[in-house]
Amino acid sequence: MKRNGLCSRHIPWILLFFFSCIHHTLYADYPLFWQRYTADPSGIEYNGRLYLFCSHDTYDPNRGYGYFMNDITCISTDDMKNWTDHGEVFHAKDSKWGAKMTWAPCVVRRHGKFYLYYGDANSGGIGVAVSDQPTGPYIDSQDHPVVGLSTPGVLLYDENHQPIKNRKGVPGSIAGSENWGMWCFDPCVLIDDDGQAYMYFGGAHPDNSRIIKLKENMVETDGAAIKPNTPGFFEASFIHKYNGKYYLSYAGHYFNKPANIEYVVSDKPMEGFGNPGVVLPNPPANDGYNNHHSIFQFKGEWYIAYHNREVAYENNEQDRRAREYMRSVCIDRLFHHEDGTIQTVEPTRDGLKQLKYINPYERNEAETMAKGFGINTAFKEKGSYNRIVNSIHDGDYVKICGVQFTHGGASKFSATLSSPKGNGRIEIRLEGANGLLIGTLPVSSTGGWDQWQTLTTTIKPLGGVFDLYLVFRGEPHPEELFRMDDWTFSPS
Ligand code: FUB
Repeated sequence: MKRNGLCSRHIPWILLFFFSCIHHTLYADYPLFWQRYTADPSGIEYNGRLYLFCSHDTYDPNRGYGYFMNDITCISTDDMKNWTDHGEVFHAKDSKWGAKMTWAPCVVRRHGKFYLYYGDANSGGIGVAVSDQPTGPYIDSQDHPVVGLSTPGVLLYDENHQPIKNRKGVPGSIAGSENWGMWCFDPCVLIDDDGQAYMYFGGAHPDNSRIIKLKENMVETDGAAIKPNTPGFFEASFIHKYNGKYYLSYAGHYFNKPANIEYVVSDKPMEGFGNPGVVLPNPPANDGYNNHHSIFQFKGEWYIAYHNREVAYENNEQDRRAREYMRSVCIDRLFHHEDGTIQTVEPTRDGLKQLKYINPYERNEAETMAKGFGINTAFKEKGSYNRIVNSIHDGDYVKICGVQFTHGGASKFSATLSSPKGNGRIEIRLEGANGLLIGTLPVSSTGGWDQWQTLTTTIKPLGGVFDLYLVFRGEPHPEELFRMDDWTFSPS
């Protein structure tokens, strides 16, 4: 147990902690992002942080539930527990060639730039958007997708040089295959040690997995796509290299639900794949629906990010289609055996260690949290990249995991807030949303949403490492109470 540093004068509170710890165990802190529904996470380590780029599942009021994804959400962490919400870093409207959806991203870094590949199988294929920063904004300024159905090798052709059609007449994989044809989407890009880049993609049928080389400029293909040996392939191609071997993983055997994440391995990036195995079974709280993953290193350890339907469950979504289409991202450790096989991942709810504690005595961004219940985040103002927590209502809260109160604890809590009416307060609690109350900050009017003030209150000092809950209170009506930019404590 990570708690430490409890002083003897706090013994009367230990019982309270005992009960709130039980609460904590029952409501463990996975999945890792609650603000919005997210899926298909693609991980990349950069400058000491892990960035996850995710599809953003939305409900379309005109069309209902479906994979309506108009932008890509980015979150990042440096401790594996508390995640910073960077918001939507790429929008379909910023695709010059006219992508309407942004599905299942993959981000790689080259020549000091970040390349975000995304799919829109209905509008043309796989595009690439570029940014100087991991957190965007990303722009796709090409007037065509990087890979589409007309890219050599994507569709299979018969002896008369006509694209082979499936039984519905859609050019796709083999005649008589499923009804969908080739899904030219779900890109994953690897830059090999010799500098050659490869893209792995495709979907809808075992014959539809593809690999194609990319030129050094990362926006053009080089040669024709080829079809690797990927038994049971359905979608969600991913490639990682470990000890000189190439592991091509994908969502497989979808038609015999529940789909697993499976893999094949080779000594070469484009051929020779064999020795199939299972990376990740269909996870809990997923109802056997689709899954999509990425495998990456962070601070020298291997991880797998994937999705399930846990947040839809926690939000008590009743509609079966909401639970199918409203997904939420998860993360777990991944281990390679000495013989080169992958140890099948056991999905956990709270299986990762926090890599470093939060320092409460420095400025902490409000949008960095282990859990955001009821709230959302937004840019502070137009043209700014500083994000704030908004959409705060009575009973909402943010949880910050593993806050280390040294020097016997803190004496004051401060937060930078804006509120036109001043009709709320922040309860500062430890170890649970109903856990020990150590102080309350009344939120007075700051004069408007664009008027920010740092407000301070005194709190009961308590040394040790705790999960901090900032619980928002106010009149229980639908009006937004206040917004929060950052918070800090002062040592006693
Ligand atoms: O997110 C939309 C689609 O669902 C992805 O492209 C697939 O891999 C599946 O996760």
